[in-house]
Amino acid sequence: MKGKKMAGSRRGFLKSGIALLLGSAWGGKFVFAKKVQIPIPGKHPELVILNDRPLNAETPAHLLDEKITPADVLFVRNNGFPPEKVDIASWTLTIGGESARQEKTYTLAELKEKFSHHSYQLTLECGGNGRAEFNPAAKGNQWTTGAVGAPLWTGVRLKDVLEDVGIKADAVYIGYYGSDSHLSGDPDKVVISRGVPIAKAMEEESLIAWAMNGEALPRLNGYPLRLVFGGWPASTSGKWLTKIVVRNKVHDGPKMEGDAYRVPCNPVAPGSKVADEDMCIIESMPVKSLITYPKTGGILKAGQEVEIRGKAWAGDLSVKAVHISVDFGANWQAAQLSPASNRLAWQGWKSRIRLPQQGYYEVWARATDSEGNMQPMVVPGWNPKGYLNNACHRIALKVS
Ligand SMILES: Nc1nc2c(c(=O)[nH]1)N[C@H]1C(S)=C(S)[C@@H](COP(=O)(O)O)O[C@H]1N2
Ligand SMILES: [Mo]
Repeated sequence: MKGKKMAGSRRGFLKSGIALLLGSAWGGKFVFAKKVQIPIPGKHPELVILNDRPLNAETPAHLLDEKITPADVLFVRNNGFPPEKVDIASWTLTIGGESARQEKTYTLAELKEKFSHHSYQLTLECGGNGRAEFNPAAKGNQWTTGAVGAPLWTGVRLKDVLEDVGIKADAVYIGYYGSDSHLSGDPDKVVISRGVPIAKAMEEESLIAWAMNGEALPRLNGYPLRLVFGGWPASTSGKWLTKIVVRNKVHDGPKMEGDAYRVPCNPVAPGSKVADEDMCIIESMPVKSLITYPKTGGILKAGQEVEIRGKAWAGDLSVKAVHISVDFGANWQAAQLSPASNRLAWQGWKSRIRLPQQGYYEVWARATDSEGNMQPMVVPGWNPKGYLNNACHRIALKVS
């Protein structure tokens, strides 16, 4: 990331981006350079910026320890530039498409007035979370573990709005459009337009949301309106939502086709080239977990008992067990697992460990979904774009 690029940024808020701090100690004898990250407005200063044009930032695991992910902690994944100015008085959402009975436009006020409000805690995870671990490396944001969170979302059911408009019997998919702008600067280019099959769109928890944790959505997370589909790749959860189309075929907007948000329909050897027609759209995300306490790198005393805590989620399914290991998977102990606050919300888990002698340890966590699928301990299923890495999360602890 070069300073020059930054200065020309359209985004005022990240103008200084990542500054290079040059320090000298004791009369200039030692000179060191250190990357200093300028915090993202409205976001926790410990979020790790992976890219600033467009902005992409992930959440360190220890910040996800709370049951409900705070708004300032939720990751940011932008494919383009968020709208500069949002006037909520004039913001509208239009429903149309060849399988809608009519085209209908709602103001924000009308949406809020006309339909009943619902709140759900929904897990949002980028399909590329964990990409950094694939070998050969996959291009794209090198997410480690932090492109996930589970805030409480409030809005109206997508289903209620679609029923108000009326959908034809041949409807198979919905697609979204948002008001962010393309990196090329071309106002006619759509940044991303994805969607979900009608069955997912019609689920009770599928929301058109305006609030996160009881407050307006953060600017970077889709203010003033977005879709939220818990358990599916977060790329389906369109931000800065202005239009939904009801389609009589699989939606074909930008980033629905080719290798975007798709994986080989049949497993392939690492590094393979895969033809477009052999790639399948990612739907429900696989079972996964995080260790959110203690923070990796912690130092304990020999014989000291510590609590280990984390989160686990499983796409459209629920999590039925979490096990932890402190000996590289040789032995596993069951953690205490909490129920989800609602369907499609992650679940908290905790356990206690005592590490007998001094040295280096790793704590591994492994979740099992309601159908018995477990997280693998190594990176699974290489695919060209590095999606769906649900390998076990590991933290390091030292006993002094
Ligand atoms: N309009 C619009 N919606 C979007 C995106 C985008 O770039 N533009 N990115 C998608 C992707 S790839 C992800 S992972 C999620 C990220 O949501 P968040 O930034 O609120 O965490 O938004 C999705 N919705
Ligand atoms: Mo994503």
